[in-house]
Amino acid sequence: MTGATSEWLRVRVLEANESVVGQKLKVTITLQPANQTNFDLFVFVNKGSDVIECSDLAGSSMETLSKPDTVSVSWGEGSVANGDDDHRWVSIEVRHKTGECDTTKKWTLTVKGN
Ligand SMILES: [Ca+2]
Ligand SMILES: [Ca+2]
Repeated sequence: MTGATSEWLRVRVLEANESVVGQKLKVTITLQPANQTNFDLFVFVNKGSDVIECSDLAGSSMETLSKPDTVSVSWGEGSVANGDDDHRWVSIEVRHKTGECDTTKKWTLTVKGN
């Protein structure tokens, strides 16, 4: 995804592993700002239940000007499967930090599962 202003985004992470051996779900979110811009990254996940979360912060990154911000969050079962779907909504806030909001200077957000 790309954008040029502060923005809220939402991603659905699905558990697709039915093995009896447990595996945590993990999502890594990277925000690459354009040159000479600074946005920060805030990630919200309700690890306990499958609801849309917007206040319980699971991770954040506030690097300085032009540096990429990265947040990794994991949840779900331990070494033994829990026999339940650990699908979750991940709410992502891209927050403008400093400088002007120049619509020609776009940030790029990448979301990667496990
Ligand atoms: Ca930043
Ligand atoms: Ca599970």
